[in-house]
Amino acid sequence: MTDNALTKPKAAAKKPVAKEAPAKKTVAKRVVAKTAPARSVVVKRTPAKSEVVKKAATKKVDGAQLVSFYRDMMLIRRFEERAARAYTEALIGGYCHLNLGEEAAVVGLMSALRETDYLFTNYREHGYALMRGIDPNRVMAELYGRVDGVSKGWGGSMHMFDMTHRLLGGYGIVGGQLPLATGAALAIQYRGLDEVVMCTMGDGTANIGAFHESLNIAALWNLPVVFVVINNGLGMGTTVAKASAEPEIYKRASAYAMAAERVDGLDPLAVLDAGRRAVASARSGKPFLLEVVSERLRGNSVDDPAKYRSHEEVAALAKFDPVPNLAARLIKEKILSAAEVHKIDEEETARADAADAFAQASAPPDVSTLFDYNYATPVANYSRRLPGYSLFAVIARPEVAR
Ligand SMILES: Cc1ncc(C[n+]2csc(CCOP(=O)(O)OP(=O)(O)O)c2C)c(N)n1
Ligand SMILES: [Mg+2]
Repeated sequence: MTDNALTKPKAAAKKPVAKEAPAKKTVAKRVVAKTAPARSVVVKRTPAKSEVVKKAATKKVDGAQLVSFYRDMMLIRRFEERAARAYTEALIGGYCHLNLGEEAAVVGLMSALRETDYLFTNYREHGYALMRGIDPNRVMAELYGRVDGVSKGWGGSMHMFDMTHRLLGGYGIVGGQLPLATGAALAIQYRGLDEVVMCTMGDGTANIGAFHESLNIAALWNLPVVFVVINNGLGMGTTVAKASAEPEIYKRASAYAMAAERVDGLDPLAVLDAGRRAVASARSGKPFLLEVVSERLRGNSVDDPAKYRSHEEVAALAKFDPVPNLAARLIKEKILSAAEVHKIDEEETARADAADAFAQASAPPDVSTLFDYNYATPVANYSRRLPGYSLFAVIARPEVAR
């Protein structure tokens, strides 16, 4: 969907109104959850009435790019499986949301950014951190809450922050990243820089108030920001069809006169193409809403048995799994042999295993550093009390060590 198609309503042909005709009562009809079509992955992949899920252009396929995507997607896949295992073994605490099924979306989007661009994302962030170029060892160590982690062990799975790689956070609060990303885009504009902010979120996040506020102000002020909705069809346990009055989320951009597009998130090349268009638009001062139609192969987080999905539905997802699908494509198009595909799998499995070993060997952070990274600069009256400290004790506030 182009800028024009979304933002410029078709000129309605003026019909002469018969004055004598009695005014019809218009009763607003709501499609209620009961009658909403059950989510079907088949329908979602090939939307009946919509031609807007874009496939990659049929130009000559860039084999090297596809191989590189496969390697990256394999790293994310093996990393996430490792994380899931460590969580099940109670080695990782807290929450842990995986990118399983969204690998093609992650690699395509991250490849559309320059190193100098910024990323804000949500709690489902491991793949994004890896693709921003952060060492897998540091990402895994953060999941384990260890001192060598991206956030020095204090953030965990949902709260990675790395200024060097311009990852300005995973956020655990649904929609929490949107106003911050919008503010970062304002800072870039204010400073006259040629940088872009990408802000990714889930489909459920499009129903949060901050979504409206952020898109509105971004469009009003022409901020260099791309809002990306990864539409995996599910909020925590609710389908988009049941939760969203407009399930084709990219269409919401029209309320903000913003350019938008919907793309097949299982095709990394299509995502890259769309991501580039979106980023180029933002860089020229036109914010963009990109909806990436994807899949979530497992529960919302690793402790979610996903009982709201039938066995048949989960089994049907296998044919949409972007990782084996890309492997099959590489072999079919004779870009790689089966042995070469297998070798990449082995190499990336070894990297994930090495990251796991590294994380396990890393020490927990010292408790005295608990408050060191809360604020950029020391703040007056800011409590550094640890559990068990007296409320009335005078607490020395040592200079924040960095
Ligand atoms: C403000 C807020 N409400 C509720 C939650 C609990 N919660 C965690 S994940 C999630 C689902 C969000 O779905 P979506 O935006 O589609 O992202 P996805 O998890 O599918 O990637 C919810 C409701 C939260 N973290 N923050
Ligand atoms: Mg979702």
